[in-house]
Amino acid sequence: MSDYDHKTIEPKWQAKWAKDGMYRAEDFSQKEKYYLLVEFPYPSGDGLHIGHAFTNTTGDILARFWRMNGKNVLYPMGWDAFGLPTENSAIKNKVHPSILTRKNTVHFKEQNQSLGISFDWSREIDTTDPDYYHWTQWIFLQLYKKDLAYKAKTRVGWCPKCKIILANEEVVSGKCERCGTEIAYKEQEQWILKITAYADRLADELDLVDYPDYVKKSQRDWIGRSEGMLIKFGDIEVFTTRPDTLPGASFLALSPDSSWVDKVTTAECKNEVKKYVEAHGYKVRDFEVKKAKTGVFCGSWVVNPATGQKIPIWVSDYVLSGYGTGVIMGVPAHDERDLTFAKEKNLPVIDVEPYKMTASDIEKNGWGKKTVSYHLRDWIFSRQHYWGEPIPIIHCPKCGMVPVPEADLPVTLPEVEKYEPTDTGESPLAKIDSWVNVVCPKCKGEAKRETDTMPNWAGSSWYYLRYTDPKNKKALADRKKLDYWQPVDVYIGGAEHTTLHLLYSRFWHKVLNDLGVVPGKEPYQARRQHGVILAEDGFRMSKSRGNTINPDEMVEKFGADSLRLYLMFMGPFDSTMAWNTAGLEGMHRFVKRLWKLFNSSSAVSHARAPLACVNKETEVLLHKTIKKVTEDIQNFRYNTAISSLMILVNALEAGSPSNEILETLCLLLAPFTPHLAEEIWSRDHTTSVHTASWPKWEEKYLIEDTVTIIIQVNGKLRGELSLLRGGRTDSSEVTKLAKEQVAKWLEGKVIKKTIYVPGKLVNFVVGE
Ligand code: ANZ
Ligand code: ZN
Repeated sequence: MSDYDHKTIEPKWQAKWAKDGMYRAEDFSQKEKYYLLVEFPYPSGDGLHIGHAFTNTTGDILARFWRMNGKNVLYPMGWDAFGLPTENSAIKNKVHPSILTRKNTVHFKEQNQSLGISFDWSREIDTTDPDYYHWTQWIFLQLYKKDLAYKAKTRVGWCPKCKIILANEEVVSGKCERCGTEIAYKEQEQWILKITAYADRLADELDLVDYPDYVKKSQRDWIGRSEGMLIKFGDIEVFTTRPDTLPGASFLALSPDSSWVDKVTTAECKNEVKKYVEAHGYKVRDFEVKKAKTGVFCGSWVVNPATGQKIPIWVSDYVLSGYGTGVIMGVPAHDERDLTFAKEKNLPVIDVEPYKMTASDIEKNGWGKKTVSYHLRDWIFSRQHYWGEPIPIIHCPKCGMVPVPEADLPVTLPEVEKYEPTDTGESPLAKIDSWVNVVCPKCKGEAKRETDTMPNWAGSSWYYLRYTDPKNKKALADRKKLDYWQPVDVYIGGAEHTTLHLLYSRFWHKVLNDLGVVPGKEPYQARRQHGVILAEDGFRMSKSRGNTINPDEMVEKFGADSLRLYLMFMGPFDSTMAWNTAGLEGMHRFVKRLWKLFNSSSAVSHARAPLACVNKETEVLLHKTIKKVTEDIQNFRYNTAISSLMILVNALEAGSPSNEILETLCLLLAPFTPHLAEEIWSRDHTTSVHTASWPKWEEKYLIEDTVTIIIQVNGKLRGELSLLRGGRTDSSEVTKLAKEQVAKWLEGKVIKKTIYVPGKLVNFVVGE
């Protein structure tokens, strides 16, 4: 017998599965639908990352499991292909980004196939395909028509290296999320999506879905709904969540960007304030929370309405420009940052009895009114880059902004010579006159196209809808198909998308639902977040550290089944795990043992075990394993499912398992090692193991509380019976079962007497 030869067996089945369209999901099937989604990757030139292999395998096990359990599974894959790395590589290599994208996606697809991932490739999508971004643009137009997309001058984060405007979320502690360069700021007209209009629903409707608690909490914190009051100090309003502390307010502080700064600064203080604002103003964004250390006095005062005391107005960079009103009342006795500031600037600390003054007292006196504030900001939606979806708007000198008529979609990207972003921050599209100059759809006069493109969050905000009907030319998807498949039953992805992609796509879904285009308030019924695989050295894998693991090499050397088992065995699904090639080698040996077990056993005849208890034990273990693996898969406990399979395999190796037991083992292995299982199964079956029924356990084997009854023939031990305690122990039942167990010792004999000691022993006294 030869070893498991993954190099021939695995590609053989992969080709057969592809040819048979084995994993195609069927629209409107009578079977119960199960829509399983894993985040689609950005197809970079580096190929599939080991992390993708991990995630796609977790989904694949679930997909195969549910198919075997009779569900109509949709497990699709596609490409989130707009974005900077491809654009940068296009610039460097002087190749069109669409050609690079195609090359990369073909490679990614092959890699997924070589891992035996059962994606339904007939539904493959690519966000850069004009047939796809047609509908991304269409959704933008719906947002525009509902006043959820607007253009406004804002101060934006700007990466001098990537030459790209950054959304708040793309700035990580003052640095560009992509390249780590310290960001600068500039004023620019931007397209903005009014996600704040959905803030309440995005927070409240989390109650409708099954997400990990920490995901719900992060989203709610990110939205940051805060109930408080707007309180007036003269004309200046502040936002506070502690109106009860109003009597203790001993100063006001303005954000350096506040429009109040110029109005309240006196002539004497003008120079000082100007200097301070210049040094600090442009740096104050929601991105960073500053220590309450620096600030300047404006020279003027306001009256605290509750006390009648005059309090000074300061400017400080610990007050954010984008939150509340950009002005705070400083209550050093009750707020730590105010206290730091007061100490620094020698401002009075006035102690007050908390909660003595109420919101209604304040309202009654006309000092302020209740309000709700959100930390969530509107979503800056334009980029000045080539490789993105053109925003389908036309600027007409007469009519103003005119949406591109839906019949004229998609607005495709023009062929250009240069994709380089410009130093002025204008999109490279602005330089292409033949594309920019158009006729106004309204007045037919000369007009110009919008040259901004969408951020790469756009295409991923609705892709789960397109999989239900990927080739539809008339709509983003047929409503009946959406009704059949939606919502996604489980969405598997990474923690880095908790507050960005996940929130954005929930927002778009709600808008589309309000428009009657899609069913359901929520796109994803459940969310599960996978862990992270670190390199062997315990650091994050990165090209610069040279510690990355190439899945292709691992498949080549050890085979897909070994790699899949190893990935799933590394640790709990959502944990941080370190790669260990020795561990993979160990798993490879386990796969070889599986192969040997299946091969050697079919050669031996299945003689009855001498003592019935051996069979009974194996059977109990088998049923325990079925139960454990079944429950573990559904709960994303792949590692413990594999451990229990290993325990079963150890036991089977020690005995001589029946064909029936080996078949059950083969079925249990099918989601984990789909190639090996298929090869073994194909020897006795004409249909695929992946269309067979998942084994069921029988509860009767799992009740541990059994009584062992010794069976003797003429006083000699000939067998054992395991009976349930409190079960059938009347003498006629027991002696009947006992007779079957020791049948061969009774053959041709006459039972002269049967002695039964209840719960202990049966002795057959026999003669010729
Ligand atoms: C007085 C006060 C007294 C406050 C006290 C807190 C405690 P959340 O919960 O995050 O909504 N604040 C308001 N606008 C701000 C801005 N633009 N930049 C920085 N801080 C700002 O926080 C609301 C509280 O944050 C508000 O309530 C205000 O300080 C501060 F014992 O007002 B409080
Ligand atoms: Zn016009």
